[in-house]
Amino acid sequence: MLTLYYAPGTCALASHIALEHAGADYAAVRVDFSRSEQRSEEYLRLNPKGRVPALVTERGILTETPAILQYIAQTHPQAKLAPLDDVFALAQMNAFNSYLCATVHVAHAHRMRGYRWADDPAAVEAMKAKVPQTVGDCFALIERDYLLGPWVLGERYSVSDIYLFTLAQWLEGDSVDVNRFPKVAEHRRRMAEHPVVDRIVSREQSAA
Ligand SMILES: N[C@@H](CCC(=O)N[C@@H](CS)C(=O)NCC(=O)O)C(=O)O
Repeated sequence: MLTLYYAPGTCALASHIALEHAGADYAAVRVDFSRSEQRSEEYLRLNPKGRVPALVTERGILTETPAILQYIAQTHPQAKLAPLDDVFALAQMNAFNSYLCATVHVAHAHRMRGYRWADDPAAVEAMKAKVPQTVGDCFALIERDYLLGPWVLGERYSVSDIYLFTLAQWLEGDSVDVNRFPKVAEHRRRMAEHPVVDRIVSREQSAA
């Protein structure tokens, strides 16, 4: 039995959807950000990074969305959530997921978490003001070069689709018009219609 620690509206949605999609035996435990539970002693013992997601497995605790997504895909091969039989395609999946994790997510974090990088309020404001451009540039690149269609990797659906859908949820909040990116917009709409995605999004919203 796996346990996912998540908070609604965060990148943990990707791991949550992937677990459900994989038909995994799991429990989802909400970490209440409004009470700063992610920084509580109890949670920091579990995940010293003070972030979600964290996935408790029988062998230990995993953090970092790309690692969790690959773990779910590899431990549930019947769900076909990664091109496990194709070394190059699997590396491409990881390259895409790494870009979302290390570049797109970090660009987005400059809107609400600028205090991680600067103390000067003017610098924090300047970082915030830049978010529509930096996040917009990331999605322009994805639209042009990386969302091959109909899925991220082309014909094969994978956890990259779940992860892209998750970060695309944040576009409006980052003041980026999704309609600038027709492929991303259509991908997001198609993903949202999937019963598994709809179920987990609704479940997280009602838990919020
Ligand atoms: N690189 C990590 C990032 C995790 C992360 O930053 N999660 C955010 C939510 S999207 C969080 O827990 N923030 C809480 C905080 O900063 O206090 C991943 O991709 O899993």
